[in-house]
Amino acid sequence: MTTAHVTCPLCEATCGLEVTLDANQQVTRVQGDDKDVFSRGYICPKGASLGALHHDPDRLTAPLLKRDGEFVEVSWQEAYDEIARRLPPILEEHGRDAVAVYAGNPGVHNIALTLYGRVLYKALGTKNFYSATSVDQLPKHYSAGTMFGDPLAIPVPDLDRTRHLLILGANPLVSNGSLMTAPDIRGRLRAIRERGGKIVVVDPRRTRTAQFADEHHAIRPGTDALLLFALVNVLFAENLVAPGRLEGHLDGLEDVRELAQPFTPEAVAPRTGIDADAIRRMARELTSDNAVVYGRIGTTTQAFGTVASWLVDVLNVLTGHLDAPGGAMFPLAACQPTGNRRPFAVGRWRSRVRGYPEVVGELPVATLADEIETPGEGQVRALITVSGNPCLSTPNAGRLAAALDSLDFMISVDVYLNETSRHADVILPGPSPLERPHFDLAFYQLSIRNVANWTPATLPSALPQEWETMLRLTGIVAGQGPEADVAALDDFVAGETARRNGLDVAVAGERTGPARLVDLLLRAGPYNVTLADLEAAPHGMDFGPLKPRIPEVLCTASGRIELAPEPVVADVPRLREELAKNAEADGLVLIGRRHLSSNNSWMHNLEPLVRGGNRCTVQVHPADATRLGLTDGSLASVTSRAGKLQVPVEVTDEVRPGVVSIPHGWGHDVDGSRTRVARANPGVNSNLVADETLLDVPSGTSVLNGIPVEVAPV
Ligand SMILES: Nc1nc2c(c(=O)[nH]1)N[C@H]1C(S)=C(S)[C@@H](COP(=O)(O)OP(=O)(O)OC[C@H]3O[C@@H](n4cnc5c(=O)[nH]c(N)nc54)[C@H](O)[C@@H]3O)O[C@H]1N2
Ligand SMILES: Nc1nc2c(c(=O)[nH]1)N[C@H]1C(S)=C(S)[C@@H](COP(=O)(O)OP(=O)(O)OC[C@H]3O[C@@H](n4cnc5c(=O)[nH]c(N)nc54)[C@H](O)[C@@H]3O)O[C@H]1N2
Ligand code: SF4
Ligand SMILES: [Mo]
Repeated sequence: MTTAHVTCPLCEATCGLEVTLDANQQVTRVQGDDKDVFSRGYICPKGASLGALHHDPDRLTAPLLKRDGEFVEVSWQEAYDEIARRLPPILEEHGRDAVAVYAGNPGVHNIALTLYGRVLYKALGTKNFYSATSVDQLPKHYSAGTMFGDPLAIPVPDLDRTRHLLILGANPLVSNGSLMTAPDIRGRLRAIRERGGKIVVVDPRRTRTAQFADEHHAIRPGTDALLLFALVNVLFAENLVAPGRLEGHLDGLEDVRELAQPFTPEAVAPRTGIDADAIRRMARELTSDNAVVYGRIGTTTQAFGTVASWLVDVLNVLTGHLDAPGGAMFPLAACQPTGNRRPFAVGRWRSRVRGYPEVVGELPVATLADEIETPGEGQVRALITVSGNPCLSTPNAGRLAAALDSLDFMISVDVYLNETSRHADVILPGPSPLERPHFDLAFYQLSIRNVANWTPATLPSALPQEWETMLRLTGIVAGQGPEADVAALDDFVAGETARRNGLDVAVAGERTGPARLVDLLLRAGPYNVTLADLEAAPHGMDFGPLKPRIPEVLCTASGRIELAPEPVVADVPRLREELAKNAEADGLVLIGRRHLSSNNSWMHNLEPLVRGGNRCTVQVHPADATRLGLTDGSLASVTSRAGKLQVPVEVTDEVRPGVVSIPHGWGHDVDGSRTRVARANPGVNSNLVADETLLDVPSGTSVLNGIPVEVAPV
């Protein structure tokens, strides 16, 4: 029997887990690591299923190649020979943009894919780069980029010191927190209450977090920007604006005052469904000590995602709570990129068919199908998906799935043969989380305490590490063929990393791969630690609570906080049009939801996570159910401009009237996938009805909450 201490790579909470293995290297137990400096023993059902994931017989153990429509297991040599035969001619004949990339969410939880994926994408040199970010948090990068000059400078609630927390569009008791790395959210929220503080939730659904909170406002989907503007309006009207020490670091305060004028509490009340007195009270409460506003998915994947994301931080500035203990603070990670940050840019190129601007190097995944289907120069003819399942996770998924079959060539770097990878010609699998080292490069930059924890691989892997796979593909797209010297490429990457950080690569000694890069980044980072230090601390290192970082964190041209950045302000007229609309004319809209035992689309193949019956229902308020003739347990059809689906009805007053909710990530009953448990509990794919033409305009992020639908009995 052995035990290993690992950081869970399954969500943003970065919990420390203790994994027990028997003599046959079978995982016999997974529990929270009580000694972890950050999570202190916390674990959720997903973390507990790490063993089930590791032992899942459906997880791929060899590359798959499609021959005459059927996948066969092949050697890595055969897989790369096929890629080298088919991919370079497409690049040569049709140019770099003919090959698109879609990078999915687990890649951000995987240092091999984070650090070496970017090497591949750079070598590929395509403008057609897509990722899960444009169905997720892109508006937050946009607002941070324009306000603070750095799209990665995202302030997070200083949860352990806050006394008043206003949450919009997040359900952290279920999601375990996002753009806010904080293991054991329930414990930390409870502590706010124990300090005499208050939690207010704005959400169209009475979620677990809303039930836990002191106050819940069931907002009409897509109207958060109106509510937030009204809060700003009240702060100015009642002379409550007090940015404190930020005063000397601000531009645009008067512009914000002016912009907020039309958005009085009375004006927004009918659209938001929240009455004017409640809005005034919410605004006044934000002026209390250690108050903070936090918005997540419900405020980003909606029609006014960028304006809402911006206003969240505007409120934190106006109340003096940005960059202050207990407010919204900028983490300083051990691997924080220092110096040489490039100023934020958007629109350096546009998507070919619909002309959407690039944002932080990517185009909206909502337009990927357009780019594949539309003939002409620059048409996408090949696709590489890297840890992504866009056939379940992106809007008008039915259209995208059909488009994938028209590609000349497709590669999926994925651990399952699933709804997306079944369209590929070659699937390249990677090791399980227990067979690779782990370090939360991305999430320590969003952490409510400055911590770091390195996890060595618990078990050896029979499969190549994914950084080697990324470099093999890099060799092929760079014209070096399938035999490229991976070690030499890795040396080059490490050399560049060292050079950019003013280091000699030799300091990292004999290390290779991600370990070497992390060692270099740690040495260049703010805490003067090395990977060896982290290796000697299996329960993590704690660098303390967040500290104020303004002005050092700012990277705007002015060196100040841009409170009214022009590209965001340009979208305010669209919001004024929204304000002018008649609330009475609004029809039913669809929103999503998450469950504790799901992880987007890909963990439904683990039996412990799908026990307990079908969770994939459409929730309908009793008043709407009566009006529409729907009964609990019956089947309903849900129709939008994009598509149609059938789903069991759950009548519940958890959702507000006028709103229906279906979780995403289901719909596993497709031909040709190899996920036996998921196929037996398939659910429906809610993204069949998500409309790919509805976007948050500045960022190009999909509207996944607030989709107009019709619901009828079947
Ligand atoms: N309607 C609606 N749609 C949504 C959302 C919503 O709220 N509503 N949420 C959106 C959000 S926030 C996100 S992040 C996206 C997620 O969208 P995606 O990233 O496209 O989807 P995932 O479900 O995370 O699937 C990840 C894929 O990675 C594979 N995978 C898992 N581990 C590994 C690994 O270690 N290596 C490799 N190579 N592959 C691996 C899985 O098998 C799966 O195929 O979905 C978005 N879609
Ligand atoms: N168990 C579990 N955990 C997860 C995931 C998972 O699939 N399962 N996915 C992970 C990922 S990739 C992400 S990005 C995070 C997301 O983390 P969260 O944002 O906390 O996730 P959600 O539970 O989707 O919460 C979004 C909330 O917004 C509400 N909402 C919908 N529309 C609106 C609106 O217009 N306005 C407002 N104010 N609210 C609205 C929804 O009802 C929902 O409660 O979770 C991560 N953690
Ligand atoms: S909360 Fe997230 S990090 Fe913690 S055990 Fe669950 S899935 Fe893993
Ligand atoms: Mo996400």
